[in-house]
Amino acid sequence: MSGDVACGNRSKHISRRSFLAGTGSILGVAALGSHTAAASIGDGARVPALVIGTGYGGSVAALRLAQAGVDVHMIEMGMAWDTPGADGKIFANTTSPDGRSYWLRTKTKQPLSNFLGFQIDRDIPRYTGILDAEEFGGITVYQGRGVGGGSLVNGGMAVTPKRENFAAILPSVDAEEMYGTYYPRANAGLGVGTIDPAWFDTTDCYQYARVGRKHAQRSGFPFVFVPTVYDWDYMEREAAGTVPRSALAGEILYGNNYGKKSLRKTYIAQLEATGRVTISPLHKVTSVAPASGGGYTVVIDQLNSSGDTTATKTVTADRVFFAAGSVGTSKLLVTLKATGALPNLNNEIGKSWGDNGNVMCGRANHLWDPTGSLQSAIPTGGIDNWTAGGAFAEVAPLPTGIETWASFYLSITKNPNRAEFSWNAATGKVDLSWQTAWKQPSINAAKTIFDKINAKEGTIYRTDLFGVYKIWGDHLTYHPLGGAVLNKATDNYGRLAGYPGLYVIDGALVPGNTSVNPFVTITALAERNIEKIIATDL
Ligand code: FAE
Repeated sequence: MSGDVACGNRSKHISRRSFLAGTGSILGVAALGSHTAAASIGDGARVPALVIGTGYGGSVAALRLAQAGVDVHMIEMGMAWDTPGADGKIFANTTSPDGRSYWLRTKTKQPLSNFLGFQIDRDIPRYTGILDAEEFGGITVYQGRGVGGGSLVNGGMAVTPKRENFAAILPSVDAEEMYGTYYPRANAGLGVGTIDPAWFDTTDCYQYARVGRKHAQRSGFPFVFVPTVYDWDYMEREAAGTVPRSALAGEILYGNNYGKKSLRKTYIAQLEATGRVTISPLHKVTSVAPASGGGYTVVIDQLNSSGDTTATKTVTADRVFFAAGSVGTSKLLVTLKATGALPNLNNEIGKSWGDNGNVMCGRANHLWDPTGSLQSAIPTGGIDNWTAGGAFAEVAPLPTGIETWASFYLSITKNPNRAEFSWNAATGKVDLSWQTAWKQPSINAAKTIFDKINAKEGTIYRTDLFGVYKIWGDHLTYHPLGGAVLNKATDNYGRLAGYPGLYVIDGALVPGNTSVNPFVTITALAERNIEKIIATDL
């Protein structure tokens, strides 16, 4: 299979045929195309370094360890996403979701649930799809599933926070080092670039953002260009009609088939090239505990594309890096502490979780202010009112293919509320204490921008996007952060208290807010921490 993501030959492989035969979901596979990869860690294997998750933190850790000569095995619960489905595309389009679109759901759960009075969610086949809308009591947390983690589904906005805000984001980290070394390293590794302002000013596909800029500036707010990981040359060719469309075909939430530089094209391509990293997709870590002979015993469920466990494997790792994302890492650590596998983890585990202050809203524009039927799915501008009002608002697309006369925004706000993950022995699951009402500070912050713009423009909020007569999308986050915070649950480099050889290296380290979109900060922090760990622990 072309998509064999095994790059070393150190673990046992199984053939694709036998793997699929064991999935028990041949019908679903035939309909959707196969995205399973043949790489599969062997039961009883011993590995020097095991990385749980293949998002930003995990990819940085695996690449740098491999470059330092360490053999690494990455375990990823989602699929490989390297093989086209029956429609010839790896990823489904935003406007026509199918089984590929959601992680084990029978109905879509779109962030915008309604449009002009209609519910837009639809039935889909249950499948190990790419976007997980994970529901806790007071919030739905959206996350990417598959090799590449959140980079598969995110908007690609690659923002380095303003230096003046850094001390509030990661108080125990030297800003000098971050801005001098690790942010530049992360930006280079991720392939971050900025739109050509002249093209922005003329292309149809950013009319919506120009309307957003005009309204922001007329109300006295600074509009800033936001760097992204999209290939801007490719997007210009999409607009010119010389290459297949991707951002201009509305591809974003369920994967992007061409122009976005997901981790697959950057860090993961590099770590594959080392020949020292093996990735096992559709494998989910369920336990980590000290092994009697040293190192750690890791228990892993192999999944089929229906989400059933087809095999359970036990491997031993000298070192384990938790990179399962803020929610995934927190859930694992809270469970392992509570159930006695890692009882000496400290009491900071599960704490200081935040939603990066995410809140969404739409504004209804006048008929003379159309936002355009062609909208690039990659946002590239924002309204910065962080210092005065505690809000940074992305001017986001509504890539429906029709004129909507709507301006749509995802705001990142200074929300002080922090939630805690806890083990629920009755359900055998991990709960999160976030309450929907805790979004009120975010709404208030976003209103510092949009109440003013509405007053100036004589416009109103849209009330049809998140339900019936509901203005605020206050039910979700795209940016989960915290749960195993740096210098609290771990030391100042991500070493877990109480367990030498166990590390956290993802968004769980960041205490709840980054003032901007988070993945550049997660990547830069991982670069900083892994450099120290390689220098001192190996
Ligand atoms: P993440 O990328 O989530 O990777 C964790 C990986 O671990 C995933 O692949 C999981 O499937 C896997 N995993 C979890 N549990 C297990 C387990 N038990 N065993 C094996 N594997 C497991 O973590 N951020 C920006 O900066 N700019 C944006 O424009 C942006 N847009 C976004 C849009 C959407 C719709 C979403 C959902 C997120 C967006 N984000 C954005 C957030 C960003 O993607 C997120 O902060 C990072 O992906 C988090 O990186 P981590 O390495 O922490």
